[in-house]
Amino acid sequence: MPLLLGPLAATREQFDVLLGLVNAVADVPAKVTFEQVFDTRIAESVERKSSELVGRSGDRYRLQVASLKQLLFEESDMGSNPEVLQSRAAIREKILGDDEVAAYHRDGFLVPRYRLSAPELANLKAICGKLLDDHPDIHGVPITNPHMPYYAIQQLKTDSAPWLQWATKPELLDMTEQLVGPDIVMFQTAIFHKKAITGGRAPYHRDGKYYPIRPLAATNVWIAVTPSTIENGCVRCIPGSHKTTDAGKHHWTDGTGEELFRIELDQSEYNEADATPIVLAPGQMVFFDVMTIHGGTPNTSGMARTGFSIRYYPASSYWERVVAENHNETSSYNDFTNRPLILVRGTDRSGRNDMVTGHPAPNGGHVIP
Ligand SMILES: O=C(O)CCC(=O)C(=O)O
Repeated sequence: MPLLLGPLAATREQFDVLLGLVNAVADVPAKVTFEQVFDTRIAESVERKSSELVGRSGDRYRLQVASLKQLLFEESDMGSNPEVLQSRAAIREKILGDDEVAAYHRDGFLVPRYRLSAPELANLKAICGKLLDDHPDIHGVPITNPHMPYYAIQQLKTDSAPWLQWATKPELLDMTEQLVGPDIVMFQTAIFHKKAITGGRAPYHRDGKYYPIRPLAATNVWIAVTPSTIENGCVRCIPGSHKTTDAGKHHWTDGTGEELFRIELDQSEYNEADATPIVLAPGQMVFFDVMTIHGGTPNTSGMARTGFSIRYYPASSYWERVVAENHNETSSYNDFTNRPLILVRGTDRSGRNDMVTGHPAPNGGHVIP
């Protein structure tokens, strides 16, 4: 059995992916004991996934098994273990420069210098393309939570594994850590697709209007899968608009236009002319704050526009499921009450995040309290 942990701990990439997997693939509570690992389905799932990863990033980093054990499987607080803290600090490379972090906090959004490699982009393109091809019935709205197909209201026909690998990609988590801190909960993945010629506008809004995260804090990384241009309706962000605690008055659009979703910030709350178009080449990405006003024009070009977004919040905050009940009406493809949360890095600092609801139930379906 130590065989399981040995290879798993061999690289930084595996270490980070494992954190996500332990919380996501197992039909057991997020925190399991070390012994449980060996007699539940989690061992199989994790081992299967890890064998796909072994060797991918060489042997740059070897976390001590004892530290990994504590970090993943025991109840103790990782933050109190200096050995683990040192190990983690040693493996973190700072991807974002100080100038980039400062720009993010100043403007509420950032296009980092970092971008995906060609093979990574090819992988993302392939899985997004397949998802879109497999769901011709879903159009005009985001395809939400492909990493949790059993849960997603849209009944997606997909395998969660590749999406989870993206959502726990170490470089994305490293940058997220620089923006929101070391303890990170992942709460949503989505594909935002604007068809050529008919792709609808994205009404301007603040995500903070509807996410039941308390205290409210989160970041969204939106990765360009295709070119994202003025013509095909790139995301637009209003600089500095995140510097408020009031999400502003929103209303429902009448749904008669081609729109990516129906919630919209009242026009008295912003000036569209202030928005910066975020033009991205495939493989580039934009991070934006949960309070940043963003939206975009329709796609009038002959080229489709696709983005893959992943949302994270600092685990010093928590997901307020009671409030979430009042937020479900925001869309038909979102269920905020039972939204599965995945601790993808660090520890649940707030101690109030429910990482069980929405995850797979032992007898099928997903856990509903
Ligand atoms: O893809 C778009 O154009 C809009 C994206 C968006 O609204 C979001 O990621 O919250």
